[in-house]
Amino acid sequence: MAVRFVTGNEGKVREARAYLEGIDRVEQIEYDYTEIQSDSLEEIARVGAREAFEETGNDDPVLVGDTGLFVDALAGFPGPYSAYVEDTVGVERLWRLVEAEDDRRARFRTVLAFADGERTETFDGTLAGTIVAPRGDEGFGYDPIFEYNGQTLAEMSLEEKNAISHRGRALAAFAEWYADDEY
Ligand code: ITT
Ligand code: NA
Repeated sequence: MAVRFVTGNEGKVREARAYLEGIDRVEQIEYDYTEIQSDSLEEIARVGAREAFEETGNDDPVLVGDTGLFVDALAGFPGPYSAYVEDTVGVERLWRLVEAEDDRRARFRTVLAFADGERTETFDGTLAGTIVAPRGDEGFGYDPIFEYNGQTLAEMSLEEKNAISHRGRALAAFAEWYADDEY
């Protein structure tokens, strides 16, 4: 058995391996599941995980992750549309939008959906921080404008970020459940 992590990002797979060490193997699969339009990361991840499991014709369970950046002063924007907004508006212009606000609080949220053909379970993790002018060269996506504890995520080493990140927290919750299960 192995958990098949559906992602284009090898870094996420390495991170998942660290959490599932001694529990199960983690393989990367690239499968372009349908991203339904929804306000709910859970729904998006759940539907994606079921589809990935059914369409890939393999009995090993799958894990699909969906992440969003939710800015308080923008009513949660870009939220579930974070990937689209990164590609269109861009990270620098999102900062410009938030710069005009007094309240710059935001949170990252990751939902992981696990599907094995019988059941679908979701796990989530959040990280609260503040939107700031871009700093740092590490990480990816919105990391340069997201500050936590005085540092942007792009100023942290990968190990530092993984230890506190939204995805790390979701992976820890998943690993705890998966280790307990009959797998
Ligand atoms: P997958 O192939 O893993 O699905 P993705 O980029 O399409 O990758 P995500 O749901 O992980 O899907 O990400 C949605 C958006 O949030 C996208 O713009 C990412 O760059 C951004 N993002 C995700 N995780 C992030 C993190 O840890 N730090 C900064 N930005 C992140
Ligand atoms: Na995703």
